[in-house]
Amino acid sequence: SLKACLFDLDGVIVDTAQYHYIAWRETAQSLGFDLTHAQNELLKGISRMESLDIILAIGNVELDLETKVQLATVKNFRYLELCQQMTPDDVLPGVREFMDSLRSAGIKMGLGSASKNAETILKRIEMLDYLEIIVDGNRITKGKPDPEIFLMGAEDLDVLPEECVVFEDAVAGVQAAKAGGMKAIGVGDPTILTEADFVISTFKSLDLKVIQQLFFAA
Ligand code: G16
Ligand code: MG
Repeated sequence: SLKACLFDLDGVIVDTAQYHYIAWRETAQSLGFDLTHAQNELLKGISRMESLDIILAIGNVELDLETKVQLATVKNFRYLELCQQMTPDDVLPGVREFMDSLRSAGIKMGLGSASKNAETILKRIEMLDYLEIIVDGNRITKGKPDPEIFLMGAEDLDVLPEECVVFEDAVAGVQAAKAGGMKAIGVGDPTILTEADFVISTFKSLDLKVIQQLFFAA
């Protein structure tokens, strides 16, 4: 039966991708090239340093490690500055209501985010209390699509992978969930999230009963 839900942060609970994009675009522009919106899509769910490597490859720029660390630090500083404009109203539609329904049903909730800023952001949008456990970029050694992040979450919550449903907006995140033996619900475009077991466009009107029936019917 369904015992736990694991949530990605960026693109599932809140749209921080827009701020990542602004900050990374400034990084690219400081190096003399631009970063398009489509290119930014490639960075979803990918760690900070891996994202920088992808951006440098786009601009055909090679840098030493020290410079890369410096650029990533400046980017993160700018990203956090941009995030300060977020409020609890920025929680994506239906998320709070869905989490309330999980809470009432006694289903555990955890976070599985590649971000090292996950707690800071959850506090800003006042969502930290919903999540019993947090697995973030500070804890994992292997990024999505490796299942480590979600397997750690299941273990923290003391449930089996097959008792978990993962909510993800990134292809790499859906792959991580599936590789961990969990059900994956994609949040976004079904033509992109083809490996997900089910895709929703928003949490608005998502009924827990539908998930139970889809994946856990006796
Ligand atoms: C998020 C974003 C990625 C970002 C990563 C690391 O992952 O989707 O674009 O690069 O976190 O973020 P930070 O620089 O804050 O450590 P997720 O897994 O929450 O979608
Ligand atoms: Mg995401």
